[in-house]
Amino acid sequence: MFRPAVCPHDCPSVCALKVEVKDGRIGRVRGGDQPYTDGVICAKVARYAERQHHPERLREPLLRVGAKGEGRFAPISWNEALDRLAERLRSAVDRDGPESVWPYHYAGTMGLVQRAALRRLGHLAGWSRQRETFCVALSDAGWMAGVGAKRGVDAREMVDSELIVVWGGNPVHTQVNFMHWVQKARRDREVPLVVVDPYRTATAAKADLHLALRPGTDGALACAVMQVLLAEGLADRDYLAAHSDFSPAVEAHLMTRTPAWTAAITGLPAAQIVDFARLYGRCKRSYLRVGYGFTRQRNGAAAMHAVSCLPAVSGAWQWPGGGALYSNGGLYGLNTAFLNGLDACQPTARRLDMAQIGAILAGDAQALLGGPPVGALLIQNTNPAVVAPDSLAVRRGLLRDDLFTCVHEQFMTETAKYADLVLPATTFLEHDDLYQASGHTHLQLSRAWLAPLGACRSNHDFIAALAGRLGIAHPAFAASAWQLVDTLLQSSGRGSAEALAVAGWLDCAPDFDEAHFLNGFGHADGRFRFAPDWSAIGEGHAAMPALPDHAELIDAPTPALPFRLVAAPARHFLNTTFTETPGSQRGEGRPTALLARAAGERLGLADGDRVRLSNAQASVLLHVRLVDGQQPDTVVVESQWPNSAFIEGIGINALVAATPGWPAGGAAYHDTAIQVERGE
Ligand SMILES: Nc1nc2c(c(=O)[nH]1)N[C@H]1C(S)=C(S)[C@@H](COP(=O)(O)OP(=O)(O)OC[C@H]3O[C@@H](n4cnc5c(=O)[nH]c(N)nc54)[C@H](O)[C@@H]3O)O[C@H]1N2
Ligand SMILES: Nc1nc2c(c(=O)[nH]1)N[C@H]1C(S)=C(S)[C@@H](COP(=O)(O)OP(=O)(O)OC[C@H]3O[C@@H](n4cnc5c(=O)[nH]c(N)nc54)[C@H](O)[C@@H]3O)O[C@H]1N2
Ligand SMILES: [Mo]
Repeated sequence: MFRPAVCPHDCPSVCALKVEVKDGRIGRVRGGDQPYTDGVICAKVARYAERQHHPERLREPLLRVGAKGEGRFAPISWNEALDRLAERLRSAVDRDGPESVWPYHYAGTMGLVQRAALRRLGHLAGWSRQRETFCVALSDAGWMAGVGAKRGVDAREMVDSELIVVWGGNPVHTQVNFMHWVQKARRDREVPLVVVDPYRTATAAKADLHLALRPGTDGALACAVMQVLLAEGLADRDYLAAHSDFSPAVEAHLMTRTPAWTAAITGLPAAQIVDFARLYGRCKRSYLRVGYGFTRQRNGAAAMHAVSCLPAVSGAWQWPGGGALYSNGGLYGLNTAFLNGLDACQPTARRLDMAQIGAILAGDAQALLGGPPVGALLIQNTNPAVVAPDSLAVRRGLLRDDLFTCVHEQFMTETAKYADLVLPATTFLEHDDLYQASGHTHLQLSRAWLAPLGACRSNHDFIAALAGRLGIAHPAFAASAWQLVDTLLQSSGRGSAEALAVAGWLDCAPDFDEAHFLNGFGHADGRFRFAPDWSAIGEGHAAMPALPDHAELIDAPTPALPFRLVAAPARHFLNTTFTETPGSQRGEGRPTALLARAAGERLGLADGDRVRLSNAQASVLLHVRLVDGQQPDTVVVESQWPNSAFIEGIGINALVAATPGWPAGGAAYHDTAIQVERGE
């Protein structure tokens, strides 16, 4: 029998699923018929039975018996595990105060209830808080600067578009449903597709025009497009006057950002830039899908702001199928205060930058700490030993003898291997939760159709039990996940859990005028901002360009480090999730550096040779493939492979520096100058 469910993983698509459930196991997994998912899901989730019933799933609490990081553990009971955990947390607090505990968490599950439990406990206990800098810190900053609200035009409107532009994202890998709607538009009406990406991704390979710019130069490209629109009468000046702060000063500035100026920065031919600008200007119903990938640069917020100016200059926002989508994360208006324990306390604890976990744990960063050293880490929903920048520093930090680390996981990840205590977690098929989506407009809930495997506990159940051990009370800890879903919906005016279970989903899409910002953008004056107030966005505002521009904040190439590395997401993995499933491992093969053919031949390299990528921070050995369709100084490694999958056990994020982006922090995964040499 097929049961309705929701994919819980960290992805804009948040697909509705139909999961075959029989005798305590799952079989086939298909796309649900919620209108955005429309029956389509990615291959890795269609094979979810491989992950759900994987022989290596964790099933019982494990206590370290070997040396740190050695991976030797012995099973213990939950009672003993909770006692030990509570005791170690208490002793860290007794020694250095509550801020010495770091509840380190991210979005391994996107479920609102299961994500909130640890955050709630941390707030109530006065533990350190976290700056969430892995994913959207840079893109949010740049989008909010101009648009002022985190929502955009429904992707289903693309069936009315005259042109689709995918800028700095690779939806064939990272959100297949979006491509499903692109393909509908193209099949029915041959709508042209433009992709802006440093390499020929699977998405770029489908495009009519691929602009293969140098990484970190999107601000320059966006400015030249605007220059052409303004110079050639393709800007919508009535729209600009009514809906933005556009001024003669903005125009004068943009007129200096010519295609020739941009060509030198981006490496693209000026003629190609002009062709794209004319196409964009002539097609009023242009749909701009703004990715996250291009903002993972130290100048990523500036680049995002410049790109977000395009539909304002062309006036595309006014038309059906026109405008842009970055994220609908701000659409749902759910009242999460109760869930996060903010109804009971106003936390003031320090915020630690999760992307700088290496330096923070290693303790050589008093400025980053601003308080006591971290004595205890409680990690849930994330795998920082692989995904965080400067992964060798993360490893050094996790190896610290006086650090106590507990990891609650579904699998023995590389992070879990460094833990003192490893606790087994349920999957989304074994617990209840509510999901919102950044890539579409639906609220959905998913139920526990299977009993927990072995002794697995959900995030909510584990944290509620821990709160009990620590003597910390809150009504949410006494409720079930299902009751919390219901409370959340009811207190947000979004119906009830029962009603949502019957309906299947709730489409929260606003009406046309609202979605297209015709009632005003998110700022007090309702206008889109070409001249943002960066000081309202981040403490690093002084580094930001006053007007849309290319900001020279990136790790620019030097004679010693002449290449730039893009560590992009792989198709068959989702971050590090699915790196454990055989189907995904087969799909990916092995870690591979994609090098421009000309550059590879100059170095005497052929496909399958070993290549060494290095900078001052680290050196990584892997195999090479020579490719077309990227600049000669661009290197791409699709990841995120476990570190152990690389020839020397050192993964790609060893090369990525943890230096944050501007103006409000954010990890710059694709902003790394490197050297490339033949590997031995
Ligand atoms: N080189 C490079 N590095 C990157 C990126 C990149 O593009 N390139 N992208 C960055 C981005 S955008 C992000 S968001 C991060 C993400 O990095 P992570 O947060 O590490 O990624 P995930 O794989 O989504 O989730 C981590 C873990 O959550 C676990 N998990 C899933 N569900 C549950 C649950 O219900 N309970 C518990 N306890 N655990 C669960 C999974 O088993 C998985 O091991 O990586 C960043 N790192
Ligand atoms: N299969 C799969 N799906 C995923 C993930 C995954 O790891 N694998 N991760 C999930 C997560 S956590 C997130 S946040 C989303 C991300 O989803 P997207 O918005 O699509 O963003 P990314 O996939 O990070 O973008 C990757 C693309 O950005 C390009 N890029 C890098 N630097 C630049 C640049 O300077 N300029 C331009 N124009 N492009 C650049 C890369 O070459 C790559 O093709 O996807 C989610 N879905
Ligand atoms: Mo992400």
